Amino acid sequence: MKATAKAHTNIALIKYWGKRDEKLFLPMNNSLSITLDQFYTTTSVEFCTCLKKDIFLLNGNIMSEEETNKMSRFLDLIREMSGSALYGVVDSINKVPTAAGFASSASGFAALAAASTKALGMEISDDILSQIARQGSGSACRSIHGGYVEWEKGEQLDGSDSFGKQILTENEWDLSILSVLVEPNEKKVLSREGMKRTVDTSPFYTGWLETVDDDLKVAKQAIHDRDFEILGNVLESNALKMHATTLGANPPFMYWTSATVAVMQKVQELRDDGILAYYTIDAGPNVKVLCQPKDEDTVREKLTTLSVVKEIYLCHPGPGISYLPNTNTKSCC
Ligand code: 2P0
Repeated sequence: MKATAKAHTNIALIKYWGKRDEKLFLPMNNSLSITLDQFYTTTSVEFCTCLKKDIFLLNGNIMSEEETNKMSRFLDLIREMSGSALYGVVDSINKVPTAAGFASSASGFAALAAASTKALGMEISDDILSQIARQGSGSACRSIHGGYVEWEKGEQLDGSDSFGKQILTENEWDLSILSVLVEPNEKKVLSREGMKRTVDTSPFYTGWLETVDDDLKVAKQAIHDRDFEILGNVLESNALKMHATTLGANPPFMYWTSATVAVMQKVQELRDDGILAYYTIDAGPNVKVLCQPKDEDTVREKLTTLSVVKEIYLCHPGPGISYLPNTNTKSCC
């Protein structure tokens, strides 16, 4: 009745931007990510007859009713699938610098899905586990696997063909991902709200949908060929297109600040000097810069010269879900 799982967060090279079904978290387009080695969530779940409701601890603190209810709704899914009515204690430790624009929801829901299904003794495939994680937060379905992962949007109304699939393991192609922190404050428009507003109101969203499949094809071929220049060009242009859709929304919004643009320009300068470095940006002002491992020291050094840069975190491709011994929590009764 108790299990512990560890899941790493991921960064999208081809973005998930827009849902076709908000309840089931079904996306409008396929996306592609790299799972990161340094940032992860470890979660223990114990179901027990002694509990009268779910309890949620994050980094040792009991979470608010609102946060607990969100987590409980996700556990309801698992209870429904398993036929169990038991409540659970969820004890999560986050090693994700959320201030650096890394969504802990990807690693958080992937670890929660893995630990809770295991605790209830459910024997499920990674495809099903990914479908379950997806219903906590879309990007979580990619964190089931390590390395390079494609989330296929699927066609079925019930989402049974919408899950993450590994296209390369973390050991098959090493790249450096530098997360450049320029703004530790919370974002004003959460990604969930931002993508919905864009789908509903932005005339540029059709342009996004028209080109994202081609971007994905180019990115997959580049990964297959280990061609970093082609991959870099397409991941950067895909991120720019995602952000362009927000400018056409009603009301319009923008995730970048002047510091974001300063980092983007510095990356362009690096390329002008012959160093292959490319950026991508999620639903916030911080920038992730990708380069080849041989260039990571130079890229870090150049970015550090910018006064707007507060911190740089370095990652490489990391592993998928793993299960750990239940050592970090006491039994609930
Ligand atoms: C991505 N983002 O592909 C895109 C790019 C942000 C920008 O996935 O509503 O937290 O929980 O499914 O997964 C962040 O969105 O959104 C995200 P929900 P999620 O990484």
